[in-house]
Amino acid sequence: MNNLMSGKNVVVMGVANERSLAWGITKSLHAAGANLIFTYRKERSFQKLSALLFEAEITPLLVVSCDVSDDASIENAFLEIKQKVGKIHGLVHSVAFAEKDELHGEYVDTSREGYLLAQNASAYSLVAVAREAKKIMTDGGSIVTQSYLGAERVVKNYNVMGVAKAALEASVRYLAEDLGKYNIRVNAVSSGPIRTLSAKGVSGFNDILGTIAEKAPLRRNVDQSEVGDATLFLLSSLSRGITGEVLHVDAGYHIMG
Ligand code: N5H
Repeated sequence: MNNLMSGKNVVVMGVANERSLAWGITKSLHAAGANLIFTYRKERSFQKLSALLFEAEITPLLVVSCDVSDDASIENAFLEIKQKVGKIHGLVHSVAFAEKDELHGEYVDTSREGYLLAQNASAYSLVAVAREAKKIMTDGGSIVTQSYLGAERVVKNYNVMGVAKAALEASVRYLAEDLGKYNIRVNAVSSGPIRTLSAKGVSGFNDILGTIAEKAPLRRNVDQSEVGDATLFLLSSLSRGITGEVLHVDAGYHIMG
């Protein structure tokens, strides 16, 4: 327990189950005394989230529905947050989506529809959400999104998501410039592979984890608690001089040739 976030209102988007990066982030934020607001898209996620919050004895300020690929849904969600909570100090964007069919084989075969869907849900969503969050971050604030090495390098099968994460990381930089004048910082965490719902059904995921354990400087994989603590750092005043950054939480794997 620390008091890094006491009195701070933070919106967390993207808890689907106990393995979600957003759940690791929630635990770190809760331990730091943050007041938490959650958004969900699927009814199933709402039920999971409610059960997790109950078990962890976390009382949220608010839980609202938000489909990040729908502007009206985002506007409604942030209007409700404004009305019920007032201002916010932090936002966690931990959502992404691509069609399963686009996540294997060759990138050259990506369909126009699949490309646009991945960009819409995984990259443009940060821009749309930042625009609404800015309106209620009246004391300044911090926005943190989640990325992956496939944004910078070709990682087998990541394909359309790699290109979406590249757009996401570039958006972090452009948003950091736009929002900096309001003392709002925008950063990303690029975590190593972690077994989440998104990783479900990925063939060869064990091999990917094995490669990291063998080659990363720390000779191991990372977990949700490490992503949670790094995200907490970026949301807290400890990182007040940092914006437009992509912080790798990957046991050092990205430095290896
Ligand atoms: C190189 C890899 C493995 C291959 C690529 C995995 C890409 C995962 C990201 C996307 C977001 C996963 C996704 O959209 C899955 C959906 O098609 C199907 N799943 C769902 O609909 C579930 C139910 C919902 C909850 O999921 C979502 N996203 O809404 C990358 C891995 C080594 C690392 C990794 C897994 C990265 C990442 O971006 O998550």
